[in-house]
Amino acid sequence: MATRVRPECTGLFGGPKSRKMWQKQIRPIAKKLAAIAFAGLIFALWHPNLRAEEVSNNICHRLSEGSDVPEPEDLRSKNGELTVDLRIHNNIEADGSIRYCYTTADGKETPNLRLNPGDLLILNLKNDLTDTGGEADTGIHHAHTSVRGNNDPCLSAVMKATSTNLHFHGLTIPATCHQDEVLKTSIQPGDKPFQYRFLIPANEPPGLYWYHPHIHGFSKSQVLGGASGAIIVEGLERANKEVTGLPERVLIIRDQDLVNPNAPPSKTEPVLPKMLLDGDGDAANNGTGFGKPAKDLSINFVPVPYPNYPPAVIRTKPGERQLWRVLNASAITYLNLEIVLNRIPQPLGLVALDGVPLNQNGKSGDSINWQIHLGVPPGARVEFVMTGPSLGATELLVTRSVDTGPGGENDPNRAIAKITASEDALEPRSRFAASPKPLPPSAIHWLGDVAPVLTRRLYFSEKSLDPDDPNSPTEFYITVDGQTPKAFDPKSDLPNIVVKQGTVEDWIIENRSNELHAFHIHQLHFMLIDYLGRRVDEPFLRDIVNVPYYNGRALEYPSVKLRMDFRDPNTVGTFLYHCHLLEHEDGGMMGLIRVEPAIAQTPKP
Ligand SMILES: [Cu+2]
Repeated sequence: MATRVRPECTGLFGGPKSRKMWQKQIRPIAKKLAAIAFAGLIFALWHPNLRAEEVSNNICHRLSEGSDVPEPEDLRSKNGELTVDLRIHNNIEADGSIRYCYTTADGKETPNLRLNPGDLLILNLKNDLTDTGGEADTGIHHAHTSVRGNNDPCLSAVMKATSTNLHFHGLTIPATCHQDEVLKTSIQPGDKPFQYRFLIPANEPPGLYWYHPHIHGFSKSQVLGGASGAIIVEGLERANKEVTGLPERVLIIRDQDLVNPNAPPSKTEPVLPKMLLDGDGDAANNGTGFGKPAKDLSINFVPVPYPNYPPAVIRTKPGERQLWRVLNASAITYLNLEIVLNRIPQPLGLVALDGVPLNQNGKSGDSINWQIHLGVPPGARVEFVMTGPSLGATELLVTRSVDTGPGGENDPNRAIAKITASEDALEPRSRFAASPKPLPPSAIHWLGDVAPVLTRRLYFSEKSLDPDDPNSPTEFYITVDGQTPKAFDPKSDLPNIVVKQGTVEDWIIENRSNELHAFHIHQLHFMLIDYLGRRVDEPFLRDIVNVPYYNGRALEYPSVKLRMDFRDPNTVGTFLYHCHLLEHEDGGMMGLIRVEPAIAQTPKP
């Protein structure tokens, strides 16, 4: 996030008057302050406990607009294990926005965690969050301390702005404490480092996954501030020969509060009707593809702010094929990615979606899917083959506008990065093996070939708490048909859905609201069977899917039909499904599912 110069600062050393004032009044004070700061620094360097806090105040660096897109640091497992110490920090910027980030013991910011299937991850998380005062979080009304009054981070369930935890998005690992439990697990500042410790399943599909906090009521503020990082399960080239030998690049697109919220639109844009704000103060969808976005975007922490969208820079060798692994780590922004050359969309060869190779169904012919644009809801990942421009040409990575519906936010057309070619461009750090040993075929039946034991219907809906007041807060619901719509209650342990491990179910998810939502479930992937009533039978899997908005006129609500896979024993437990627009999730659009063991344990005779 670029720091704006405050108007009151710009003239500090400008005129004779201020220079005189500096000499007479301010210099002695400044000298004293410098002496105090120096003494403080010596004390901090000497005092180990203070040192971490001092350092944390200047952490979460962001690059300037138009910078080269850096690669996140890579931490790779060795001998089947990756141990990492992460600290989560926040700091307030001059414009009042709050940045979040993770750092390693040696100062690497928000690293990629790279592991092989079967590897052990040990992640020690220290909470260095500070109270930022501005508790304008959407979910503050949810804040509560556990009635159990328990100080055990596994059970505390504290939901405060300074609480944190981690969700390992997409991995089929158990929803138990120290693994992927987010309902009760809550780490406070002052707690000792909290250990996450789990095996990447040996059968986890190779691809892009991610980590982010999941404290109910505060997920949006932490993720919007930048608390997110990539997990790469290695071996995509073993699953999909389309990528063998290619260099690969991890690109994390995040959203953030507008850097220039009061700027008029760029002169190159069409003149638009008056801009409206939604109940959260974000620019509402104006249906034109232009105008002020609800949030700015950044790519690997290079901001690309409204209104001029100065693109970040990606350099490739001329005409080089690369595999791009793109994570939409936005809190609320949908992407629709496209690479254009002279305004002409270039082919993007999709090879994996949400961490799963396209040929996961084990049948031939589905390993690459050529598209000219790729929709990426918040939380989703796309991995695609692209070709860099020839020498002298420039391509542009853009997001096309996404129609989020009359109740949704504005996600306009905008540039993200320009791609330029030069012979001396640095190669990405990672490259796939040229002739890898192919992965053995999946040991389980393809999900599309398994009969569901039943079909459930769920629906997204919204309710303004005071319909007469346009600025009244909205409650967000995801409801199992037949139950009463109710915002997620973190104090309740009662599941909305109970299923048996070993089974497969079909879920129809409807959208009865006038904005787009993105359905996500923890611990498992699903298969998209129908989209808007049309059979698609996708030969691959997802963990997030868009459910288009209701226009108020159609005879049926828009819906998707998903085949939900509860066969993996790691799905046993209680976990969440929700909309991955985090202000909807924080606002209650979340439900609880319990997966019971397949066979009751019978004592041996
Ligand atoms: Cu939503």
